Amino acid sequence: MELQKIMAHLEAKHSGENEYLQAVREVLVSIEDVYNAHPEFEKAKLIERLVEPERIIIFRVPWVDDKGEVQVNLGYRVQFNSAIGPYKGGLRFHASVNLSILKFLAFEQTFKNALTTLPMGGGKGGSDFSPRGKSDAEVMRFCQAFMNELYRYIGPEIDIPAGDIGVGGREVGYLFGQYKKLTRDWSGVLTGKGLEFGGSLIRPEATGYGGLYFVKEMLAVKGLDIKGKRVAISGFGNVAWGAAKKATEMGAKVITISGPDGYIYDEQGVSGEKIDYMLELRASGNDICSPYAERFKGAVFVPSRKPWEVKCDIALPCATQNELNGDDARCLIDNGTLCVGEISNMGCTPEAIDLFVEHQMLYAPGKAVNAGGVATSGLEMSQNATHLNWSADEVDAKLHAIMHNIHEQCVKYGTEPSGYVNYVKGANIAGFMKVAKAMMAQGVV
Ligand code: 2IT
Repeated sequence: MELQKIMAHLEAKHSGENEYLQAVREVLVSIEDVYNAHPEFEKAKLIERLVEPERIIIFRVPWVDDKGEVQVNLGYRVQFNSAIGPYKGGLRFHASVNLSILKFLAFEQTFKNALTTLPMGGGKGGSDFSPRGKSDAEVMRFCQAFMNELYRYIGPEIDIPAGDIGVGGREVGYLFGQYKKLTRDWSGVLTGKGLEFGGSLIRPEATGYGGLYFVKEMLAVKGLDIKGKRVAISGFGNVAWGAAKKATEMGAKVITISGPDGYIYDEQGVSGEKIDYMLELRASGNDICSPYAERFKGAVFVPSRKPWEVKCDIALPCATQNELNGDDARCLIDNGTLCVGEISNMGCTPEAIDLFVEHQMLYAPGKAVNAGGVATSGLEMSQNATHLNWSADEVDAKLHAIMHNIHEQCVKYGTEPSGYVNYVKGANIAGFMKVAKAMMAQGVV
């Protein structure tokens, strides 16, 4: 593989799509040696095919706000790779959404889904619609307008969307209702549904829970225990909530959460009713975390800063891409942080990752450590397909087993001669090999 040539070509063809190019480069650097050991991949132009989505759908989403004014947003679905199963991945509703971000997410999703061991291809979609400050009725009308176009391209054996930033249980409910209305088809076409209509127990918690199961295994490799450790979390949405719940349950102390407005430092620990309060904060629709400090005495709100400056043993980015940069990484390293679990997608910049690896820190990339969310979506699909509901314990046990397996795959492909486990390399190679073999077997399609 001529890495520089491939990247130069992609940069010229997709100039300005920085997140997408960043995600592709990270994977290609990791798999270069393995790829070169398989000349048949080169002959089949596997990389050239793998880095381009199979299909991108872009559409207009017109809707009417509460004042009676017409609003127009853009809707997208990136159907990246269907070699190992139907496209699977979330929808993101956020003002920052653009094609580069959704292409990076769908590309990452392809390898993440391969790691789960379940038969799911990679996809992602969303809109530049901002749910911030919108009424419930506006969110419903927007979701219906979005589905009025998307329904043509999805289906339980074609493409199964779910939630991501800005898309939670409420939005999935509205999207599902409109899909059903348009198609008269009651099937598991979205995951993350309500428990009353085909949703799975543990799905809301799954991304955070899975992340902590993985972190626990990483620590165990070094003979460390999570009990009593100080954990810095960013974000306060669904992922941060699940991570805080499980970290606390495991005996760790969560000392930060954050929002676009700054971070909360709570030396007494974000636990008990404070974790429930995160749901209330999210439901307010304001996308700020500062009210936490008014509600809970002893907690401090630090405006316009990130939680990585607080001394912690474990750092868990749970917010969004590139939220932890080189300076933040240096701060964590100086403070003696042991482990970074990137539960957000591509939460760390390439500079931060290089620093972690250089310092031989325990660092796990999103596609491994956050795969519990989509894995449990896969379990929801299984339940829907068999018209059954599994108990919380059953789902949790399966989630646990899947995270254990992903950790093992990372160790298998990522252990360096020094004994250091490079989880980035391990996750990328393991995910890539599965997708590559499936693509090779299916010919040039
Ligand atoms: O990034 C992710 O893996 C998700 N947002 C979850 C996707 C899913 O299909 O459950």
